Amino acid sequence: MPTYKLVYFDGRGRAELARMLFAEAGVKYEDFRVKENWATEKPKTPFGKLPVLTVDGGESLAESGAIVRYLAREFDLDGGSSIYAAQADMIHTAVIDLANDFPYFEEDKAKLAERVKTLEEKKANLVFEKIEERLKASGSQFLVARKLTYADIAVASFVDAFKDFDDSFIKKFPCLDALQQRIASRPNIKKWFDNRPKTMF
Ligand SMILES: N[C@@H](CCC(=O)N[C@@H](CS)C(=O)NCC(=O)O)C(=O)O
Repeated sequence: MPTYKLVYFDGRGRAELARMLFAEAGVKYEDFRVKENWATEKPKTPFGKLPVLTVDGGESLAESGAIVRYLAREFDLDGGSSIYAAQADMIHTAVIDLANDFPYFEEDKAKLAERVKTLEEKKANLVFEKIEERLKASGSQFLVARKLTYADIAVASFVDAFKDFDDSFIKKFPCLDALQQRIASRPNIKKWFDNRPKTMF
């Protein structure tokens, strides 16, 4: 088994999906959280950003999407064929697109609520509706390939984070709500959730 080191800040953010994949697969890795000296470490990363993954101390791999796709392939969580992997990637990317618009850093409570509501109405509604329909049509409990893929875990991870800001919106999408709860109660993921550092986002 290779030696993995995942480097990110002390938060869930763009590293949490990779951490959930490690958890689900039961694969050990170093969960390194940069708390100081970022300015000196930044130029050593491929694009000046985190997360970064190293495998067996080799070349650093940046970009959270690339890291997740790599791990999903390694851990057999990408659906097992090029077309299933592309479908999982499509769903993961749609969710990341929403996450990128999320006002995580808005400190004013009233503005935060207003911005979350706007995101829900303008964007999340449609994407969640489509994923809900897809899940219903799958005839299974999974979004792709009738088995667990990183698409399910990506959606669950985003819904989990979303609920911290507004836990009523998801009630409009009972299948997605149930998917998030199923993923959160998978034994390895539950263990990670119970033990992971508690952070704001
Ligand atoms: N497209 C990149 C974006 C990475 C990114 O923006 N990382 C932020 C943290 S979420 C970062 O490293 N910020 C510190 C900085 O820019 O110096 C990815 O998905 O990995």
